[in-house]
Amino acid sequence: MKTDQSKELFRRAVERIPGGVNSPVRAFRSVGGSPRFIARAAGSKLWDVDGNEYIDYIGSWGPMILGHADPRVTEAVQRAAERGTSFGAVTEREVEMAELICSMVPSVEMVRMVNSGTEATMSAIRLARAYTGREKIIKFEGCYHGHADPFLIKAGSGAMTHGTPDSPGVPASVVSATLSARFNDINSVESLMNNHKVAAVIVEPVVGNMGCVPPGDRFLPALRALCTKHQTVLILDEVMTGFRLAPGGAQELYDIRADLTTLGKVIGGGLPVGAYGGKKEIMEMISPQGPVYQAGTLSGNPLAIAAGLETLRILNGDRSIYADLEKKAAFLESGIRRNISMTGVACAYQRVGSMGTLFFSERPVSDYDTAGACDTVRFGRYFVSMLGHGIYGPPSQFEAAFLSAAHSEEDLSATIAANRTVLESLSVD
Ligand code: HOZ
Repeated sequence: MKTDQSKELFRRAVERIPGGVNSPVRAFRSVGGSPRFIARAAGSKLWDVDGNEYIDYIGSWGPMILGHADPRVTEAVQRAAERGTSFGAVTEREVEMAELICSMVPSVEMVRMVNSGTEATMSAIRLARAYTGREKIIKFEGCYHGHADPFLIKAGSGAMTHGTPDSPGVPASVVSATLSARFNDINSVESLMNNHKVAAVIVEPVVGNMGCVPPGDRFLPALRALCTKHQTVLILDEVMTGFRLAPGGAQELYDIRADLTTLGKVIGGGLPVGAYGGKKEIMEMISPQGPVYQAGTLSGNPLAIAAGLETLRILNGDRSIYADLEKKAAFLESGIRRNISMTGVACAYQRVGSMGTLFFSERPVSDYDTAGACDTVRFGRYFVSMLGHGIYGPPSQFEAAFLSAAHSEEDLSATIAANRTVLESLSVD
């Protein structure tokens, strides 16, 4: 596999961009090797600048649920671009987008569009604080809600990958306002709530940012009940799970209603978008209807909304996409599980719908501690070898992999075959 051009670009990149990347996990630091510079993508495939082809399981970390460069989405963006790329004024599509989101996610009665998941979560926290008149929030160890200050405390994703779960630069006053609970441990939440007045609990209903970690059976309903009891705002961060696990996201799958929901990625169809929405009486506090300030020139940007609206309309109009994704993901899972038992490598494969992770761990991963106990060195070897077989997965043990509607049976069979070869090689190490 040729990598000369990627290496040369990375050499130039590190001179002018911190770490050579605009988002840390892309640097491949925790897995070794140097990043592949992507030239183009279509369907389930990526091609790098050296001409190598990969089956992609990142899908831009979730949003490419229809596959890359879906012609219906790219045409919608092209048509929008011809009419102007940004107005800083209201458009009809934003109304259509808000109506569609509210119809697909029943707990969302009003929604505000922003530009990223980080903007959505930090704005939701401000709103919850204003609504309750309280300051403290609870987040879960290993969950990641973007890079705003209140969330960089035992954070998952790239922060966990690079050994900086508590980032320098976050003021002590902010740190003291964020309380950390253990995912899947309702007692840890209850004891915090009994001892503090808490404005909001924010959680990824299915964690994608310490690898794919599902909620235990009663965890989400118990969390809902505790928040109701303490009049605390429950924020479900569905930036990864929204419109992916079901048309109504994880809330639909687990039959739970959030007070506020944060969204991103999928609703931009791959363009930079986020949103937060929820109960009308809370959302009405946002400026200019209420006093809680939040704004943005590029919020509701015509290109991003065009891409997102087209994506959501396709997903809403053809719900067989979800059954098809489940079938493909189950096929991939059974192949990988077969390989694990044949090779005897200490791994645990975890999946919810079309997101999943192969953990290099002897026991299931259910929280930050069990995730942190994974053999990340072995994961790195696995990642690099899979890449050599043309399979592009997440370059971190603590990120989920994503399937799209564009993955074919051939893609999945090739992935299972590569997984078997690589696990066999690791079993003799
Ligand atoms: N940490 C991000 C996903 N959880 C990765 C963002 C990126 O590198 O694009």
